[in-house]
Amino acid sequence: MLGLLFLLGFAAARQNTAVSHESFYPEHVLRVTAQNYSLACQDRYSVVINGSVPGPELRIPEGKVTWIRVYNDMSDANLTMHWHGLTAFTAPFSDGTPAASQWPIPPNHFFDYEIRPEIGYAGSYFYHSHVGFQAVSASGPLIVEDSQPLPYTYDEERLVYLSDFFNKTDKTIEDGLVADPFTWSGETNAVLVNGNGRLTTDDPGTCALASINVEPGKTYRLRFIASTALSFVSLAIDSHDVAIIEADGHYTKPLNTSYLQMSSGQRYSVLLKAKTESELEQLNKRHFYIQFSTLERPSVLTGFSLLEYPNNTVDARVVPSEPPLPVANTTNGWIDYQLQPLVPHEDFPTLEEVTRRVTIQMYQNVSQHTIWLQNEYPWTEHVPQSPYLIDIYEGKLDPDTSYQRAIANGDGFDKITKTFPAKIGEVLEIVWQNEGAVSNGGVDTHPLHAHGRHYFDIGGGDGVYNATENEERLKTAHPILRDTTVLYRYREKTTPRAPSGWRAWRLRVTDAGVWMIHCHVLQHMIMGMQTVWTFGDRDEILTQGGPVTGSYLTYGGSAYGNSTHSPIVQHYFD
Ligand SMILES: *[C@@H]1O[C@H](CO)[C@@H](O)[C@H](O)[C@H]1NC(C)=O
Ligand SMILES: *[C@@H]1O[C@H](CO)[C@@H](O)[C@H](O)[C@H]1NC(C)=O
Ligand SMILES: *[C@@H]1O[C@H](CO)[C@@H](O)[C@H](O)[C@H]1NC(C)=O
Ligand SMILES: *[C@@H]1O[C@H](CO)[C@@H](O)[C@H](O)[C@H]1NC(C)=O
Ligand SMILES: *[C@@H]1O[C@H](CO)[C@@H](O)[C@H](O)[C@H]1NC(C)=O
Ligand SMILES: *[C@@H]1O[C@H](CO)[C@@H](O)[C@H](O)[C@H]1NC(C)=O
Ligand SMILES: *[C@@H]1O[C@H](CO)[C@@H](O)[C@H](O)[C@H]1NC(C)=O
Ligand SMILES: *[C@@H]1O[C@H](CO)[C@@H](O)[C@H](O)[C@H]1NC(C)=O
Ligand SMILES: *[C@@H]1O[C@H](CO)[C@@H](O)[C@H](O)[C@H]1NC(C)=O
Ligand SMILES: *[C@@H]1O[C@H](CO)[C@@H](O)[C@H](O)[C@H]1NC(C)=O
Ligand SMILES: [Cu+2]
Repeated sequence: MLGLLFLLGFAAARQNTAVSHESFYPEHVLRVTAQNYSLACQDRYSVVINGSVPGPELRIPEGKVTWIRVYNDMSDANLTMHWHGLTAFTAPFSDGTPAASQWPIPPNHFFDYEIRPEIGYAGSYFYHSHVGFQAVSASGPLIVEDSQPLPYTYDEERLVYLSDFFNKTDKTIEDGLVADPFTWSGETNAVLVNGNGRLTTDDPGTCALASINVEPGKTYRLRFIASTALSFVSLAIDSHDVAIIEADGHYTKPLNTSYLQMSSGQRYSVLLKAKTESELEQLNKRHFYIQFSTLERPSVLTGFSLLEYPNNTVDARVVPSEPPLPVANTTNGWIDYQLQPLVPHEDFPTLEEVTRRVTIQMYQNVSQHTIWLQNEYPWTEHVPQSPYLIDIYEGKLDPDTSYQRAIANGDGFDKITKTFPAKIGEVLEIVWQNEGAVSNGGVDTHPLHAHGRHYFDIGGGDGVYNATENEERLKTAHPILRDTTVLYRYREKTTPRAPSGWRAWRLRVTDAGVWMIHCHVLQHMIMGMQTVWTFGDRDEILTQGGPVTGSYLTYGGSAYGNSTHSPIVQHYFD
């Protein structure tokens, strides 16, 4: 099995021919501007996609190539676009990570991204900028459509897209987070659903809540996408239970639940059976609040949107004076070891197959600057001088030398390149170990998101990871593939460096490339909570990527189009 996957990795190598995009029509076009934009009835200078927050919904086919042209119409800021959850299925420079896999798109330039989601990855995703704090507003839904018959039947689908509103600008927030003294962004001012929401101070309301319209008796697939900057939310729909059928782009066995708990970066599809006309008459209601509360923050923000049936007369500007549902608390380990893949995964790596365990200690370091460390180092997009993938192409970075250093270092981290290198064929167990801050003991909750192929989530717990104990729990579990799972904190404070929760993953190293793994809280990213992994040696990365012309290797090179020049683009998949 290992050998087979190994070969598959190489079978992905492509001709990679250079094409002039002079008369090329990409399937989708996105235009990104920075402008004053009104959210929650507040004007804020924001980076927006096609003039809206969220950006337009993109639907792309599973198993086929899609080209997406992204224009940076800003005059003073770089941009990238990341296809959250689809990394391993993008062409080599198409993952949209500025210091890892590509030079950012300079002001007034555009870039053609090439994506081909593999069969088995149909589901709910989103796209967002990976530069600074831009993704607070520069993001939008990305749906990978099934090429196979749907495993579940439903009448229609609805989107529930969550994002945060902060009244400070991106620049103020970014500057504050790296300043001495450190200045926090402040808490989210509003959690938005499909771009709609309001401040808690907006009462009586001037700003309408989001409305999800349903018809009696029908079955809906609700796609919940958490594109929040910070907020970890608990959500429930008054009088409606749902069944989870998809997590992060993979169908699951149905799991009934009365609430969802979602961190930044996660997606779930659920089936919702709408009330029948007679049930509505019995309940004497034609609208139901969708209630959400933020978790693990110093203050709880509770917000609403509406599930509306035809002929509802309640004004969407009115919020209930008292929350109709109990205000939720965190469920540590929510649905861990419970949610199962719809079709069993034959290739789940057993403990015996694991060739290396990498434990990453994560804690906050409070000194002049407040930063997040992974094995004593922070990483931000400003760490490398040039993107790692470019350096590998140019022969300036040798992943094999980094690998030797990382192994010699004992913890899997190469302090010179600030990367976690791995070899093709390794079976990794990655353990994220939460610890109390230096020097105040504070602990936080982190949604950990991996680029690259989705990993098997093998659970989480309090204290320190114990493989023997977890193996017992896995005996009755059926681990699922995910790209974002939560490292819980279990408590607000402990002693500095004391373990306070872990999350563990298993993955086979098959796809050569440069992949990021990071906390998806945008503030934490800016404070250093990111890691970069190189998979494979230089030959393997170049073989998988194919021959590349110089067009990608310089900032603003000819792979980047502008008003006078069409880009020269490598066609990787076709
Ligand atoms: C975004 O806007 C551009 C130009 O305004 C338009 O051509 C394109 O179709 C829009 N994209 C989507 C996905 O709606
Ligand atoms: C945005 O609004 C602010 C405050 O109202 C104003 O000072 C600024 O000029 C506006 N910027 C743009 C680009 O319209
Ligand atoms: C854009 O990225 C380039 C290359 O990393 C960098 O030199 C430049 O300072 C960036 N520009 C801005 C406005 O951040
Ligand atoms: C931003 O929100 C904070 C509450 O988080 C409030 O104190 C402040 O006045 C707001 N600022 C503006 C300009 O609205
Ligand atoms: C899930 O909910 C559905 C609809 O209410 C019900 O028919 C089914 O029995 C439930 N499944 C489980 C395992 O509880
Ligand atoms: C909604 O109201 C319209 C007009 O009053 C009426 O014709 C229709 O039957 C109502 N629909 C339902 C589902 O009650
Ligand atoms: C959440 O915790 C608080 C404080 O412990 C408690 O009062 C409240 O009832 C809890 N809420 C729920 C829904 O369990
Ligand atoms: C962590 O904080 C301590 C002081 O609390 C400081 O001496 C040390 O340099 C900091 N470490 C890093 C990597 O910033
Ligand atoms: C791990 O758990 C097993 C079984 O409970 C126990 O025997 C062992 O001592 C634990 N290992 C560590 C390092 O705590
Ligand atoms: C447009 O792109 C071409 C080719 O990469 C480059 O020579 C030219 O300087 C660019 N123009 C601007 C205004 O950046
Ligand atoms: Cu975090």
